Amino acid sequence: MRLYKTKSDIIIESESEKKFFVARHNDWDSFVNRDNLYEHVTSEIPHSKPVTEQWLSSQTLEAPIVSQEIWAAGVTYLRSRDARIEESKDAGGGTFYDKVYAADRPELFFKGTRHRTVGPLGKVRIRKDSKWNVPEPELTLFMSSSGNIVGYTIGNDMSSRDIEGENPLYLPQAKVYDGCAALGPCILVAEKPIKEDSMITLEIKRNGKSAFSDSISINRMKRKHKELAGYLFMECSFPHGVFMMTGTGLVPPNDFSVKSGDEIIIGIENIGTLRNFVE
Ligand code: DO4
Ligand code: MG
Repeated sequence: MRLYKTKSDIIIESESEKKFFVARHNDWDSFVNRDNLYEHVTSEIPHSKPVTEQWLSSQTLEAPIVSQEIWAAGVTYLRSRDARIEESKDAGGGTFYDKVYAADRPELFFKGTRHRTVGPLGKVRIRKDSKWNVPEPELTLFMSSSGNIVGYTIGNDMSSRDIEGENPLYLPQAKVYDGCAALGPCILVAEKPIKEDSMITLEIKRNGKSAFSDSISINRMKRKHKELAGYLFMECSFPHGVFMMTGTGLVPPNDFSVKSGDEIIIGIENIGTLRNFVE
């Protein structure tokens, strides 16, 4: 099942029936923050108004977030470790990124709130003091306030590689700024954990032509989803639930930076496609 958010409604997609419904309740925070989200959504369908797929495609979808925080895990794929070691070699990156990849404790950082996040077709931003920027296409977990993984979405962890590469203490500035994240197009609410071999794809288009594309399976990630959730919830509470981007395994070559006007297309099997533009 998938949940979409518009300004006024919550839309339920039942994959098994290939049908769409407008939920009778539209308070996002209370609707999604529950351990039995799958059962709850299933039980809401008979009380929801059927709509067509065509109607849904005429609606403006918002990022599926209201009061939740977004956190992110880093250096969870070898490709990210290697790219970071390379970009930060003058700042001693050879040791600290290698160590965090191997350590028991993962790298977790605060990424943002709804205010800094755009939804489908929204414009992500490049900092004006940065020259080297990339999108990071990441499987994003949605966890209820008790720490259970109850859904999945697509996240883009926009990153300023020159700023994080200059000094690791600049990471919050490289990662958190207005328009630094995109989420969507929906929350996949699954009865079972997402398939381990689900593929993530990234395409960046410039002037309508493909400028970069690549893909990776989520089972190439070193850490387990529950392990990341366990560290996040160890000393933090999230009264409305929380999103966690699980890290990138797709990094364009070092001579590539996104530019204003580029289109970023991220797909994850069973969740859908998140399309954004660079402001
Ligand atoms: O350590 C820097 C950030 C890592 C990150 O965002 C990632 O691996 O996805
Ligand atoms: Mg990332």
